[in-house]
Amino acid sequence: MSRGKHLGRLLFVFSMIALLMAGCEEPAKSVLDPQGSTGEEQLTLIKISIYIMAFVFAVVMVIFIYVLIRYRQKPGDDSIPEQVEGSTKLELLWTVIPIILLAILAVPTVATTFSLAEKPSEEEEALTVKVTAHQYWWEFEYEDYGFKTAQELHIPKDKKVYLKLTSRDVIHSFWVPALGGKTDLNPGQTNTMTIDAKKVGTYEGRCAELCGAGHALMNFEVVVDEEQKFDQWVAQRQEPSSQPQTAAQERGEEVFSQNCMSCHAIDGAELERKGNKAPNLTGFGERDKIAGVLENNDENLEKWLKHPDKVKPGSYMPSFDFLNEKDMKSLKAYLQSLE
Ligand code: HEC
Ligand SMILES: [Cu+2]
Repeated sequence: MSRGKHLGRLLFVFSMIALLMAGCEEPAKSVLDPQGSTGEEQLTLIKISIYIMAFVFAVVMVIFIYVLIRYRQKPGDDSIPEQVEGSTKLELLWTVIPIILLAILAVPTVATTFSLAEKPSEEEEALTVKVTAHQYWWEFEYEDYGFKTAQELHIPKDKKVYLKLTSRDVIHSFWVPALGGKTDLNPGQTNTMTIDAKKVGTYEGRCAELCGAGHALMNFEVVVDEEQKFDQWVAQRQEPSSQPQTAAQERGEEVFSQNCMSCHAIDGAELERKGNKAPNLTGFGERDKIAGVLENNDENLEKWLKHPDKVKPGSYMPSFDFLNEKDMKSLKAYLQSLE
């Protein structure tokens, strides 16, 4: 094959790699722009490994190109170069260098991994949240305050949040690109991780472990508020209002208790009895999203209730396409009135 063809192929491979890397831009953007100290520490680790890899790549490329040019076949020269085999010096060199590089990588990685899993000290007054992953939704239990919620993790700004991560079914993985991750949630086991956020805002979270058909849509939000606003949210969650105000909402409550109560709880007292089969719907009217993926509005709510599996493949919520128009309307009015 001619040298031109080789070069063409090489260029093709490089452009494909560039293309692939460009495709990673979306999630990478926020990993590379961390909004909390956990994210920052993890970015430092990413940088260490990128620098080491870049260094290795550069050294290998220089040697590679040097050898290509220096030992290429010259016109009219059919001789075979001297064949070398088993150079102790070289063998040692390319065994020891990677060991050193791996050690440089391993020490901070292991140290950071363990320190991020540690429980914050008493003085830091961390907020503890138990996170339980389910196919395909997230449950957040505020142990200090005695309530549970789903799909939205609310945390105060500048405060350590100690997460106790577990799963009800299969292995999931907790990942909020801007704040930190990825930590596995394993059934029958609790992993821990501490995160914090330095800026008010809403950050997207994902499940980062293929857990079934709905995996790609197992999204959640981390809502970071000023401490005072967070406290208000906590007070509202502790004293939720679920009393129907209108006739439609009243009918909606009836429809709900006939069709939905076997899985969903609406206020604290019923929680444990339900065995957490489905998201707690207390304060549902205030959520940004339905099931973590749809904008929370009337139209989408109906779409979800009629065919959850069309929104999220494999969802364990049954279809309620058999409710008549009036009941559906009342049910929506009731759900949206929950604060
Ligand atoms: C067999 C149990 C079951 C029944 C019955 C059930 N659901 Fe669900 N529901 C679920 C599960 C499981 C999810 C989580 C689905 C997911 O995100 O994968 C869910 C999710 C939801 C959500 C989205 C929750 C969120 O946090 O965004 C709403 C709203 C909802 N259900 C309303 C209802 C209503 C209203 C009824 C009655 C008409 C009902 N469900 C009946 C199991 C059930
Ligand atoms: Cu998952």
